[in-house]
Amino acid sequence: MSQITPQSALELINADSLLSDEERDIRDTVRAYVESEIKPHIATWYEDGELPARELAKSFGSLGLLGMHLEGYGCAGTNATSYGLACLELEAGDSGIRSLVSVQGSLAMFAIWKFGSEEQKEQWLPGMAEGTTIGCFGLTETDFGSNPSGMRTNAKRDGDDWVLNGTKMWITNGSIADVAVVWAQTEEGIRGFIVPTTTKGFSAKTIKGKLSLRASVTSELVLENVKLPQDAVLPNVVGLKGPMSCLNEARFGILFGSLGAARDCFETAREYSLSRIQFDGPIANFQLTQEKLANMALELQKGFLLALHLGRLKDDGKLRPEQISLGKLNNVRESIEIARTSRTILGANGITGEYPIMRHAANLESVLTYEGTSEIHLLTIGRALTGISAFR
Ligand code: TGC
Ligand code: FAD
Repeated sequence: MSQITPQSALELINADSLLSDEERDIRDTVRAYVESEIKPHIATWYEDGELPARELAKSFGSLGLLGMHLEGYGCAGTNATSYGLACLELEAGDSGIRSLVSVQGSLAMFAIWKFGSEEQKEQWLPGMAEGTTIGCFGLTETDFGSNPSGMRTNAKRDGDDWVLNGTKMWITNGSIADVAVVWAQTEEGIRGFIVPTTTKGFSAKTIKGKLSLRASVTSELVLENVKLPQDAVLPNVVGLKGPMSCLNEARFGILFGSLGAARDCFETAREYSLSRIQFDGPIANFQLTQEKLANMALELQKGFLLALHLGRLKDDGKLRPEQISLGKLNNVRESIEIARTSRTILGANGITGEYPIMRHAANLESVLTYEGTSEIHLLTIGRALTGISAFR
């Protein structure tokens, strides 16, 4: 029997054959960038809880990764599957790095691209695509996480202006952003506002002491009588479906992305198992180790096939929110399991920062919670199956 020596679980099913030349090229470019520019530094950034986000954003802009599946305004205009593959490679570096790109492209840029006026798009999107302008997306509040419909941040008309008051919590890129897309209650319902972060009354404070997603800036936004002109409002949407539509985009990136973190854990564990000697041989000799590797490879491949299927549906314009929930729920859940199992293969070494596994495992806890917790996605699937909403 011929010996197969796959370096990656995905090579077992020859996943490459399912991608177009362009998709493979994009994937390979991002993978090479992550290997040379992210992996050598990420452990230090993580330990320090600091990263050169502005420089990274510019590099991502040059690579065409910011708002990459959007058309026009300096965006690359790739298909959605390519965006997913890029997220996977970025998250093989670190979930925080993928977060930077997700929030910029899928949340802040997408909100403006989808619901903004022509003038708003012309003003903001080219700089955001270049990475010279950083955006954040303020939906969550301290008392309204899973239930954003209850948000207290409000916007009131004052003559021709708007006045915003409230606080937003857990906002990725908040204190490094040049522009914040802020969702607020108005007389007509929830609306989105484009808030330049230099506006009087706006402030952002970095949240310290995180033990997960340390290579990512997370902040509290405070809006105190922030006065904005009439044209700061996103004109083309009213209601929760505005922010939820943006979440569909970012959740799609995560359902690919999380598999990158899992793949990096798996590859680290596979390699380690071949070199670590116990009982006079490599621990890969043990059937129990092989069972772990085989099960992880299986879940990685199933997760990838699911992601790719959902990517193809999205590219055909047929992807539904409950399908995104299914993908995000499954792939993040399985990725956490893969990280935990990989950690066991490394024994004590698995808990150190010398290897990436514990960092990925800690990051994936945030990934399981943000962009809809696993419970919220279970309930979304439950609602699709029964027609009954069990959120309340
Ligand atoms: P519900 O009554 O279900 O819906 C209200 C309106 O919203 C519409 N809608 C959607 N539209 C598009 N896509 C979706 N996925 C949608 N889900 C709901 C819906 O059709 C309705 O529209 P209309 O016109 O009829 O009014 O709303 P609900 O209040 O019962 O809420 C339930 C639920 C589950 C939808 C929602 O609250 C939820 O998903 N909660 C989770 C919140 C969340 O995911 N927050 C994420 C914040 S951003 C973030 O985490 C960034 S992390 C970034 C990173 O670093 O990567
Ligand atoms: P809660 O909503 O309080 O949930 C607590 C628990 O209760 C969870 O297990 C939840 O599933 C469960 N629960 C809640 N409701 C139900 C229900 N109906 N049925 C069953 N169980 C339920 N938000 C932004 O707007 N922008 C960002 O950029 C952003 N970045 C983030 C970055 C990080 C690192 C983190 C950790 C969060 C970020 N978030 C951001 C916030 C994130 O979206 C919220 O944390 C998430 O939506 C959950 O809200 P919560 O933390 O308030 O938990």
